[in-house]
Amino acid sequence: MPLPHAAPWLHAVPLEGYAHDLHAALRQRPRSISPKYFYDDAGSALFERICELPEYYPTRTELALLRSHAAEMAALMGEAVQLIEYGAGALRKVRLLLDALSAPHSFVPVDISGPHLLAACRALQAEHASLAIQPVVADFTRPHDLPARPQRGQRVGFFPGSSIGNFSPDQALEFLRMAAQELRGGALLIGVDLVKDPAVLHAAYNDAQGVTAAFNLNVLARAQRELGAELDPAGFAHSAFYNAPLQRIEMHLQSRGRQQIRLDQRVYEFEDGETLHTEHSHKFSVAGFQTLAARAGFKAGPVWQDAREWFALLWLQA
Ligand code: AVI
Repeated sequence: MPLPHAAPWLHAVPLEGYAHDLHAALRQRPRSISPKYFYDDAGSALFERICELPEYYPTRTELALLRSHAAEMAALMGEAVQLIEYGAGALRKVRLLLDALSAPHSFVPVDISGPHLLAACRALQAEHASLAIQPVVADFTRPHDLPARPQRGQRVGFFPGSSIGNFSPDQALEFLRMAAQELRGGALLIGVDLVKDPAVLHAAYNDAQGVTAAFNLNVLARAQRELGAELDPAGFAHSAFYNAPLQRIEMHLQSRGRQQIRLDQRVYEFEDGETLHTEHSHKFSVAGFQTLAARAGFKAGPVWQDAREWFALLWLQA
């Protein structure tokens, strides 16, 4: 089915060069690369599998919260809402909100992966024939254009999955400031993973089937596939641990022994045990996150959390 409202908002945004960023990552100490490089087709498929793992509680906990409270959330959004989803992906979670909304103005999913976004929008349009879907292909952490605000309803942002936890604290604040400005007069509905027993966190990022390990190692497999890097992915081990003082899971790829990665004409040496840091996944308290959001200009609103207090959805007034 065509997307009748889409055309003016489709911008092709080039991804920053993986080769450039990988060289920069391998040159510096400690070595670190952006988690955005997890998500090629293989990595995105592995992430979908992570979301189904028994140990990975965030997705199912957030889905359950959305199922139970979508009507309250929809009531806060009101009539003629323009719903913006940041980092839209498969659009599974937002369906629960869209099903609960009575007469939305439009749905604006923003995602960097054009082909995937458009495929997901087509499937959504088939289910919601009268919904105005206006996809924006863009990196939502950078300045981007959005369709005009609705005349009557408010603009509400949706950022589920605790993806904000993958930002550094500075990046999180910068994103929230941008969102507060973009959503002024409306609100942000955001999912955040909460601080909890480290054993639960450890299991979620060290699953028994090794899917998270494969997801992490895909960064290297991808460098082989796409960049022709000469390296041995089996020479690296998945390492994920909870850093309690910094309230975050850290993921690294740890060298098993001394080895080299060759990329273009350059050779990078790894000592035994040396790591390439691939991801932070920050965990929050509700009050801590509200304080961060207040620094960005949001006012705290309703909070929905599960009985174990493992995950929260926060309504923040912009
Ligand atoms: C996408 N993001 C919120 C996930 C997380 O839990 O930080 C990515 C992930 N990394 C390992 N497992 C899942």
